[in-house]
Amino acid sequence: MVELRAIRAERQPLFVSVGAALKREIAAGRFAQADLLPGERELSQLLAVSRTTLRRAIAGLIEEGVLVHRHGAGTFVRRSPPHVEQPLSRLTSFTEDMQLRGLVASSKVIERGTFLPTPEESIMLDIALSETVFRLSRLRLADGVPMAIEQAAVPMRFLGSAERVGDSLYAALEASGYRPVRAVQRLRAVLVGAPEAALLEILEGSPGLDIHRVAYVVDGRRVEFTRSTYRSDTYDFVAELTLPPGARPRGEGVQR
Ligand code: 16G
Repeated sequence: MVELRAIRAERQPLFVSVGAALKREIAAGRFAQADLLPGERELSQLLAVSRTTLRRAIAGLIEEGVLVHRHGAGTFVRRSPPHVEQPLSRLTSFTEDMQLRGLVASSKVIERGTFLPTPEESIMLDIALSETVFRLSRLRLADGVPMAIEQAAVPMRFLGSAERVGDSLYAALEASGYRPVRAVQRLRAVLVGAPEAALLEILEGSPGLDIHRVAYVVDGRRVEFTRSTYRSDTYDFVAELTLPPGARPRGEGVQR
């Protein structure tokens, strides 16, 4: 692996050249199979540099977002995240959205259980502070890449039992006869804070989308209030806009 040896450019610290050499190798697909970087000892031997220099080079690439360190697992090449275009007019679940795109949806549960609602949940769901809600906070992933953090709250009366909720919240609501049929969603641009950024594997302060969804069942009752933080580099929310027929210019389509 002679080509991996960093050639020191003039007046450039060695760790910068090592970082650049590593980047070239990553771009050429060298570690693509497992996305995992070899161990420190092996890599410093391959590159013929000290471990200290290697560590500085790797730290620089983590900062740049080229590599990502997972505690206890090692240093990985950051896979380019799947890019999803999501129409704003369709009321679908995360699991369905990913399936439609041929991506595998998965989740890591952050919090799950039955609780009394927070004042915000009680207002958004239009329920009393004494009514139990099922709360589910998850990191949502597509093909193993973190896409969003979602915290959903659903009044327990729509679920019957918390055990009913498996991988998909909407599948559980469908099974209990309360699948949402309408939702109001508010999107806001935010800078992602440190705890969320760590979960989403992005840099602190990266742009993100803060989304609030209130969903309704057929009879108009509120069934779900979900707050989410979406990575803005993986999701495009697309809205179709139309001019009402009465407001269309006369003689539309007629060439003058
Ligand atoms: C979507 C919804 C979220 C809903 C979830 C259910 C947005 C912004 N949010 O992610 O409100 O709770 O789907 O997904 O679209 P699930 O059925 O896969 O659990």
